[in-house]
Amino acid sequence: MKSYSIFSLLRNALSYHQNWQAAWRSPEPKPAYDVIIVGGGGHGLATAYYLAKEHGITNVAVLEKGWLGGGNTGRNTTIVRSNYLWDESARLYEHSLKLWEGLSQDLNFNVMFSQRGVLNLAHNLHDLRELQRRVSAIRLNGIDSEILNVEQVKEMVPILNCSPDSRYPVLGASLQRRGGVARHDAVAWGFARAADARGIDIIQNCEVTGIRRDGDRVLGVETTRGFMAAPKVACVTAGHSSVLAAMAGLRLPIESHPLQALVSEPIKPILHTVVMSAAVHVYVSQSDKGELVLGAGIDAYTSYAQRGSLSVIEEIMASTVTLFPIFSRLKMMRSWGGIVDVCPDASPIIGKTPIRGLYFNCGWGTGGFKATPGSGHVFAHTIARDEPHPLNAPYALDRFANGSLIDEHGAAAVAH
Ligand code: FAD
Ligand code: PYC
Repeated sequence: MKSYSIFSLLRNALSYHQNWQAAWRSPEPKPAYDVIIVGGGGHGLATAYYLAKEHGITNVAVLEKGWLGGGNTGRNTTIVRSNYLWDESARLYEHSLKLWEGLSQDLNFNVMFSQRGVLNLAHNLHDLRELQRRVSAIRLNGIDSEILNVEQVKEMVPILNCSPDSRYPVLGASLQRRGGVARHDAVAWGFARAADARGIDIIQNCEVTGIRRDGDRVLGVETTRGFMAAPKVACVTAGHSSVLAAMAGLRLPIESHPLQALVSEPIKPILHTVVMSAAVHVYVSQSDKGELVLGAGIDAYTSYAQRGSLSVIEEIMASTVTLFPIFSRLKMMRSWGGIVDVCPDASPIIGKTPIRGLYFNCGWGTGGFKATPGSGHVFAHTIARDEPHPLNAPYALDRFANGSLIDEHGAAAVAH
């Protein structure tokens, strides 16, 4: 990584940052590519990077209607973990977590992955038994996970209200020590820079408005910058996946909902791990700048607006203050929403479609940030070989027809 001295930082500041080298090119679109990836979020960029790195396919364009990471990738609360219940999920998310563990080195870009641990709180006997069952299943898959009693939780998070008289008494928690957080926009930038260096064209402000097909074969995409031909088109458009599918005449089993998050004013380091509560629908961590990063459950209605309703924010705040009374006078600085694409079984769709050359990677709902490198890695394999990687074979679209659902509704502290 290029190192900047204090003098070069000063020089750049005084020259209004005009001499900074762009981290990736802004090429003119070519009339044809081998692969077109629609969506410049983390998953789309990771797919492009692994297509080039693992499969030597570099005549690839990533088309993004806005700016890189402007979708859910730059809007999430950055929690990374692999503590999933079912074997299929455990394998996929653990594959991703292993890639996270070497990602900064691989991309030569600091994605600030911090394995500070993720706690999931139990507030009643049922929660505790459910967490115990999950921890056993997770460990059977060789993934680190443990149960803490209330004293151990208190020791780890002294500011948590563990009083038995609390509205949400804490009976214990599960802990994944290898879980944590990463800097979300750095993930998009790191993949973009590394993909660009391998020859991928990243084209921002380029909206896909149509998918051209000849019978059951894809021909390319119509865009706001003209038609681009490609024998393979891969849609990685999160909250807009149903819109893209409709362009090709397909219907996906997906609902798009708003999901909100917010950050507080910065305070001194006080919370050294990630705390999630499924019962309360709150998850909290502290950023390296000192802000608390908080998130909620989804808004119940469907929408393509990147904002949610005030009542959900009020609920998060009320629950947060109940769990952490010490935060009651903290000011919130910003709130925002993203559009999450939710499948009926709360698991993603990664694979081929009935249209030859058309692939979809979507349905990550409230939990796809953690999957970014793993998802890109297996999706690149699927596109390059036109057959699924063993890890994403169970996530095919036809599971909704044959009933092989992977029910992960309980996987996150996020109602969906
Ligand atoms: P995106 O980053 O949304 O990228 C899709 C891109 O497609 C967008 O940039 C969009 O502009 C582009 N696009 C759409 N339509 C078109 C078109 N027609 N033409 C061209 N481009 C198009 N996950 C976790 O694992 N941990 C968390 O803590 C977590 N917290 C979350 C909190 C919030 C508030 C939200 C909203 C989500 C959270 N998630 C979390 C989920 C996670 O953010 C997503 O699953 C993940 O980022 C999806 O990445 P992506 O690259 O598929 O989508
Ligand atoms: O999947 O870990 C998760 C998550 C946390 C917040 C939103 N999603």
